Amino acid sequence: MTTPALLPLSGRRIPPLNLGPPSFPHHRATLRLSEKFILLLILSAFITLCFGAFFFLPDSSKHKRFDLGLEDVLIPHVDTGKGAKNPGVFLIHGPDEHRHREEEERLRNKIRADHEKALEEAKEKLKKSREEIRAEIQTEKNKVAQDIKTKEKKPLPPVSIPKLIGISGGDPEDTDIRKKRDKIKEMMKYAWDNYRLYGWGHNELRPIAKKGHSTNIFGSSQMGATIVDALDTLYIMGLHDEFRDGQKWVEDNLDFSVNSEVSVFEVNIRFIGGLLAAYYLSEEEIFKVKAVQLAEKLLPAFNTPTGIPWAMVNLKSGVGRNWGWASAGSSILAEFGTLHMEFVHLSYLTGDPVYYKKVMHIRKLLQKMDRPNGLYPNYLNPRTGRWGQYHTSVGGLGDSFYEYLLKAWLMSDKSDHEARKMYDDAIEAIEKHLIKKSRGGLTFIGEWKNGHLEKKMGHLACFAGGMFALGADGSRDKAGHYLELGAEIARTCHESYDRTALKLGPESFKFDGAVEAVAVRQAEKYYILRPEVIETYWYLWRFTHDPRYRQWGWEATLAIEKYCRVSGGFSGVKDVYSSTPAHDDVQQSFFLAETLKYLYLLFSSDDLLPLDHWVFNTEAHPLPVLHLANTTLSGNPAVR
Ligand code: DMJ
Repeated sequence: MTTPALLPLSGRRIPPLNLGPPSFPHHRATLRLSEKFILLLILSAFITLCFGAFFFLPDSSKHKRFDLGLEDVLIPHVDTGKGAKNPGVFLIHGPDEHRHREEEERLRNKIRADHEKALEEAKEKLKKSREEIRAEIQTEKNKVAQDIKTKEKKPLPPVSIPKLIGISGGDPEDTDIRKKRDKIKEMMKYAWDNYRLYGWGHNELRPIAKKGHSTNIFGSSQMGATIVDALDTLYIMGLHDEFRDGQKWVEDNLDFSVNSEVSVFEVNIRFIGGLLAAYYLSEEEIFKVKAVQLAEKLLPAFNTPTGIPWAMVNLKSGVGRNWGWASAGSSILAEFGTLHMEFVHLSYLTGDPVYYKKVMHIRKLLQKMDRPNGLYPNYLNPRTGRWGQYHTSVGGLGDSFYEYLLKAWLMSDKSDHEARKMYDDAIEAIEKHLIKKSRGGLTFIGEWKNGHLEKKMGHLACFAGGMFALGADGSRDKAGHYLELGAEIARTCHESYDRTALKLGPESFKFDGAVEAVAVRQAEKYYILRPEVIETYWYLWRFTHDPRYRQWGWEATLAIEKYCRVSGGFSGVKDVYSSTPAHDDVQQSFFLAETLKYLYLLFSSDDLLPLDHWVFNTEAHPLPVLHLANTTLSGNPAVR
């Protein structure tokens, strides 16, 4: 052992002691003196240490050791007796004391035995060869994998599926309309076949490079986003072979135990929504099972101080985080506010209220918060529960939150009055502060930024025309007004298409002096096969049967066919004002899920997916209305 006195103190070196014959007596005397001093110092330090240890080390008798199998936990004794003067201080006397000693002795012996056993096992292991150990590990791994599979195959509780009305057919009587509908079906087949050929299993397709494509919203693994998103469109179009092909892929390949960070919102609306819709339409159990497996993987995203979920979650580790660009790490209104429909269906189908509770918690939290001018800001910090920047939008970052308030009411068979009230209040504030008329008489929805209205409307906000029309019935005596407002938004969005060279709409457009419904910045001139304008045409068609909506829908179909069809599918374009457009070489999954589905429905009769029986999620996946008044949340008949 090294003597402490020989160790350097504070980095300063102590010269070695000179033990040789004395040459300078005075110097020797000095040395002896410092020697004594150092020894004295060591002694006093040692005494202090012992003294301190005696008084300050925890008294082991005040701790009880609980063997929990995997780990031992130290829990302080607590006197819970009624007469305890000082709760928290442990006092035992008489026969109790004896019983406790015995108990402690028993525990000590058990710990000793456990340790010995572990040591024995370790010794045994060491005797084994590397190969033997490897084989044992493999067996263990297989067992875990088998357990997971068994769990996955475990049937979910039987739940009666609501009566499904209008899941096929919709053949229009008019020959011209039928031809148009057939054309749209052909476009769907072209998009699907090319994806099947060049991008199968990838999330999306590059239709010019003819290979798979993905973005960070889907994480790093191939989750077949296009397949899952397209299933219900294939089904309603009667493309049954293609549907079965997709189903087979889901059965064999769709795996969520991957180390991949995905967007909670996107995965919810495209995958969970897509799987649930495929389940309801086809009644194939596999889709329900996969939807529930995936939902379980999303749940850790809700582990935040407020219960407002993170934007992204790692499917394997459950670690969540937010986008760096979102107002100092905030969660986004349109993301955490667009889970309700799918999560209520998950609780309905599984009988597990966990999903329902998560979304209701979000709602309750939002209800308690102050809203500047009655508007919901787009950003909310999940750590503090406070709003981020005061930006409000009915387009990107806000859009589907409002949509889901209305649809929560619709899918509850109009019994969720709380959701309807939140929707009505929100829409009133939006109309007051965000909706304006341009000089040329076009109604537009601007964006609120820190008390200032930006006169810019995004393509995404064009969905609101359909939302206003859908919410007209049941509004506070203003049904006519909202239907009219929906029609005005549809007209504005049609203008944004009509004022371009390609007759396709830009990503966003301005209302600034002479500029009306036109994109100004180069970065806003692209069209990525988005559905919102066509979605609005379809809702307006269903509610008014005004032929202009079919006419506008057909204009868009022809433009997509002419400018977006390429040799390996359909692609977005970079500039809708250029008559020779460059392609972005991406076939978005929502093109198959939404754009082509809404077009097909626009040219179908109203008995296909009637709106009083079906509610479309924000990715156009139809989910049936739940008549919860007659059933419990788990889908079984209510006991009265
Ligand atoms: C879709 O994924 C959904 O409609 C979503 O709500 C917003 N936008 C895209 C399509 O544009």
